[in-house]
Amino acid sequence: MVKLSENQVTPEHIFKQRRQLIMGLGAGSAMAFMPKISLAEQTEDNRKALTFNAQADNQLVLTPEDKVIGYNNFYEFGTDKGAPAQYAKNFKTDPWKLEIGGEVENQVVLDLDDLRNKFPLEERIYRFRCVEAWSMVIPWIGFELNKLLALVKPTSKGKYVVFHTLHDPEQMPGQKNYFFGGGIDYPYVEGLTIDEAMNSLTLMSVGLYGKTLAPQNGAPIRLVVPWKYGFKNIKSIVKITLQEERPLTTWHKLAPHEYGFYANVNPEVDHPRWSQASERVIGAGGLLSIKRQPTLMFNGYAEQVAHLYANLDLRKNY
Ligand SMILES: Nc1nc2c(c(=O)[nH]1)N[C@H]1C(S)=C(S)[C@@H](COP(=O)(O)O)O[C@H]1N2
Ligand SMILES: [Mo]
Repeated sequence: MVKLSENQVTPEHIFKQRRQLIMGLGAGSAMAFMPKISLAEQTEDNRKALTFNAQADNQLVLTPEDKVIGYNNFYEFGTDKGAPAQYAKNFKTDPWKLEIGGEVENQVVLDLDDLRNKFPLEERIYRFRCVEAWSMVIPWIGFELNKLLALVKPTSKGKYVVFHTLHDPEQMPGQKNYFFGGGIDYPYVEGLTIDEAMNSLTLMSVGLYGKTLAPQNGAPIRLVVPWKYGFKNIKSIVKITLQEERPLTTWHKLAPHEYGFYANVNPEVDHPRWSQASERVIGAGGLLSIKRQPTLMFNGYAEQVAHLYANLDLRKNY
């Protein structure tokens, strides 16, 4: 095994070594079988170890965990990138209820145990691209949204899937103070077409880096749609509604000419105030290195999702 000096032993190194170890054990056995891994320790930040099916290594370089949990957008806890980690520290995420209703055959209310029991967890290493032109690579843990939809059975009128974040001004200072919360009309709402929601890339995430989500990342459950800009990835979800009409989503409502409903990552369609052709890679290199890379069409997931937009003018439907 490669020896690391003490100052090189970051959580990333440990995570990657463990991954390699586990993958190594799996070699020779059927590759279709992904080993279950369970990380025993519990960290001081109260994130709990999860049991999940690990994704085989891919070519993406993971963003350091401290950046993923320390550089956040979660306006309910302030608009600075460091504010959510600070102000969401004591955010209460257990007990939690997730309600799914509207145009479905089986309306359900699930708590965290129900979610754990019904949906086996898997790891997905995805590129993540914010509309503000920065990016990360994050090892999410969760389950496909289509599994949840299979449980509730959308009716033929269930054409859009709408997500709502918790509304709790006592816990969320950004919901109490208009300026602290960036002028958003809470609760935060996002939406997908039913076809986008059914796509196998679309994830309900409950963890990252082997552990439950930190509050600042949207604990206990949030959406991950890797081919769309970050703001579609709504956090701390309490309600999902299926409906016939397209919803008025938070950022689109705030500034419709800047943020569309689709918000697909597209290097050819600029934001009115900046280019979307490239992105700043968060956490890569040392303090002084600012690495940029070209942005990929649909954030690199065109093969899996371009067909969803075959009949749309992507300049108009941004
Ligand atoms: N409820 C809620 N969800 C949200 C946001 C928010 O302010 N409130 N910010 C969005 C934006 S703009 C981004 S880039 C991602 C950031 O996710 P991360 O902090 O886990 O990287 O969350 C999205 N989900
Ligand atoms: Mo974002």
